[in-house]
Amino acid sequence: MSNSILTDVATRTSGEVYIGVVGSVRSGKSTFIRRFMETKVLPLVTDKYVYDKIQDELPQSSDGKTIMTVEPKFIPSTTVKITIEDNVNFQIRLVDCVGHVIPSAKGYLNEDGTSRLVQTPWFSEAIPFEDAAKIGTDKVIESHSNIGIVMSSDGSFGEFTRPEYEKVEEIVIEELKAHNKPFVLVINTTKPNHPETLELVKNLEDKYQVSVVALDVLKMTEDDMDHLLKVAMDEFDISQLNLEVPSWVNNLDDDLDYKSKFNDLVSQTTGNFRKMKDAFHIQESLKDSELFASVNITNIDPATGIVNIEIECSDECYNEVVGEILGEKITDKTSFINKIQDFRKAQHVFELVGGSIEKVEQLGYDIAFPKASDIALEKPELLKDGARYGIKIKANAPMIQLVKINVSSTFEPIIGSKEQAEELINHMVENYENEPDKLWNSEIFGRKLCDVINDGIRAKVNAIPDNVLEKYKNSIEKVVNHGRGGVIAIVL
Ligand SMILES: Nc1nc2c(ncn2[C@@H]2O[C@H](COP(=O)(O)OP(=O)(O)OP(=O)(O)O)[C@@H](O)[C@H]2O)c(=O)[nH]1
Ligand SMILES: [Mg+2]
Repeated sequence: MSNSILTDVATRTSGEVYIGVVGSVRSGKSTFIRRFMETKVLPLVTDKYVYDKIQDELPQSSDGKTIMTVEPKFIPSTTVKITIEDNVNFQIRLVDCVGHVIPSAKGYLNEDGTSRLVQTPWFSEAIPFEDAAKIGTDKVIESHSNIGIVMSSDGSFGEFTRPEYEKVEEIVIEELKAHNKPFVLVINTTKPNHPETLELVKNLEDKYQVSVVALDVLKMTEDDMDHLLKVAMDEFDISQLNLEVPSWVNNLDDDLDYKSKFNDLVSQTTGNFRKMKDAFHIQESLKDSELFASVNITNIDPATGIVNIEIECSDECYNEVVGEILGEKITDKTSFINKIQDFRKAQHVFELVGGSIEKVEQLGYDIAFPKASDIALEKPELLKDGARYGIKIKANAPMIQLVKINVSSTFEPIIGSKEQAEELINHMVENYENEPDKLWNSEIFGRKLCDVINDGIRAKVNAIPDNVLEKYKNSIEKVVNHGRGGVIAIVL
């Protein structure tokens, strides 16, 4: 007997395999639990006393229209520790719930037509049968199980029709969906492999968007149970989705087009699909994108909920991303080398002042500190201080000062008549308010306004004589080396 699926279930549920069996009355819930315990659990129980106790506690099932299980039952009543291969230890318990009522069933009403009162572990007084079904289902799914089995039937055995089971099934599925716990709908049938049944299963999967398994519960084999557990495991949420992408993708800045498309696709896909059974949907959704060359699932581990997906990207994608980073499409090796060399020069400047740029933007001023390699050490000298001697070690460091200044430029063309000037100014003001870019790129006397203004600014800056800049530099040097905060008047 293979216990690998049970091992997975035990690992995923942290050693507490609690299965709540809910659904309509007379659908085969007790039969399911009895068979499951006899086939899957009891053979693992080595203690004779415990074995006999569990056997005594197995639920009863009965034929006919009369409801058999009238109060919820935990089987076994006390948790039982089971050890299977690889020293996997777990506790297992199934809960047999009071079924939701099919109106034509018998046993939920007293002779006078009032609701039969039943005992539950949750209230000291007995409560009406229908309440016990509803409250019991909620309590069992919420607090006493980590896997739910909803039992229903196609009406192929017993006294009730498929429409009668279906009405109840709709209510129970709705209730379970509200709990956000993994569950599977089991259609109990005498003909699980009949095309009609397979068709019903497919329709129900579409209708409820949950996993549906057709089983002949009375005759179900260990393989059937393993399959059911496997389907249930697929209903668990993915605990960790590892997308193994090339490391260059991981290192891309989020504002790059490729990375932002990548991030959007991943969050959209993982938002839509979050269960283990969705792993292949995730793969398909990622495969459909042009961002990747191949998308392969390398591992799905039901025991831990970890899914690994390996993604490869094409060289074309890589080249496009490199082009986006460099600011132009790279078509050949020469242009790539030229661009990279430009960047090397820019890198040098960035190393000198890059760290200061942000502060200059904010405060208008900063000093870029030199690299250690740029600090020049002078030859150590002997120092005489009265009768005593010391040494002097001097170093010079080139410091770059960055100052942000506002340079204004004015353009004052003469247009002609008052009307002509007014017409132009109205047009420009409208652009200024609504489409500043349009104004900036508009032409006056055959030249773009932005060029005219830029030329004005450049002319002002170029007009500063070199000797003034030299004096400015010398003055700042004095302030830094000797000034210690003292005020220095600069006379130009
Ligand atoms: N032929 C056939 N009969 C089944 C199957 N499953 C259950 N039955 C019969 O259906 C009847 C009801 O089964 P139970 O297990 O008592 O159903 P239940 O859901 O526990 O019913 P309540 O406790 O009354 O709500 C019993 O006679 C079972 O033998 C099945 O797969 N095939
Ligand atoms: Mg029962």
